Amino acid sequence: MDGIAQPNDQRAQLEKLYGEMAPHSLYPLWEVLANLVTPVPRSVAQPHLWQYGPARDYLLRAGDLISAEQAERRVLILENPGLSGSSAVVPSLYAGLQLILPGEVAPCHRHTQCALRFVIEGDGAYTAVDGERCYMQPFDLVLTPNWQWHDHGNTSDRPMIWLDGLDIPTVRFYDASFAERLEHPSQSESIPAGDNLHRYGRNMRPFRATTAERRPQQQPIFHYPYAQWRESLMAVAGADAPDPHLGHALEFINPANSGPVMPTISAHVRHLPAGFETRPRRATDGTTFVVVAGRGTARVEGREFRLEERDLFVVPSWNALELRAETPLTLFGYSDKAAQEKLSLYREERLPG
Ligand code: 1HN
Repeated sequence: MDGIAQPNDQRAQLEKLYGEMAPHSLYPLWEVLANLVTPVPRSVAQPHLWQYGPARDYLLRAGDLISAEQAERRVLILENPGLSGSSAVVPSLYAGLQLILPGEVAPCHRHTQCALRFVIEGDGAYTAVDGERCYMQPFDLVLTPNWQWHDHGNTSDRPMIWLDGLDIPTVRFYDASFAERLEHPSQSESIPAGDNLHRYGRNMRPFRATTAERRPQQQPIFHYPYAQWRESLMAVAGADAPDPHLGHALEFINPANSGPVMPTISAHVRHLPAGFETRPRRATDGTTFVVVAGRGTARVEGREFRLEERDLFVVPSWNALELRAETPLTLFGYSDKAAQEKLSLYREERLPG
């Protein structure tokens, strides 16, 4: 051994070594370590806003060209511009805008990916989940927990558009995707519409857990109507001073365990009174938002986005977000906080104004 080579020929000798190792699938950690283990998150995802109007126009044009049945799901993916080719809105989650036209059916299937729907436009189309239909109205939250049969239909006379949020990239990361199609486009309706809310949605449950138990025990509720969450959020907004970094915020929970709505996805709503401006806050859960009501701005690491009703925007991990409400501003947001908390990864930081 001559010891470590001197700087001049060290580089050349290392490069020669790397060149010989690479065909054997061996690589030097020391060349990449600083990018693998960063002192703080450095997301390649970018903050981005999708104006609803133009996105809706493209979606309706797609509606003229391909049926829901032919497409299986007629959806425009909201792909993060920093994650090109990944079909991801943040590294762990997917977002899309789905259109169901009057009379259409999106055929029944199930998969190991968890999904949520957040209705943006239309009234009276349904999602059926494991035998029960849920008729949806704007800004309702509807869940399709993993491996539950689901199909969608539009029995109304207007187009219905909603945001799909799924954990597709997470399931891909774990190489755990399974999916099946039902032979029939629609599953049979074995449970009356609204049953999940009547049985489990009022701080009650069936007196005895028997065969009458219609939903999976760990996931009893799949519908969180706008009329209900709005009433709660507005009552809280009337009672409390807004949190300086969040405004008024309420998280949707799974009543079976008081935890997040699904194992991989958390969802919440927030409200800012007119004129209110939050202080900056950053968190490790990149979050996708829908503007439910109002106008304002989102400043993300100094970049400013104008917010109008029904616009969608994404704030990546550890990007500081400041919100300003011009009129009373209500937002829906979903993220992978549910998964990160299980993995002891979740962190947030409140920054001085
Ligand atoms: C899915 O099942 C739906 O059920 C929407 O509406 C989007 C994207 C990828 C995989 C499955 C739906 C989806 C999806």
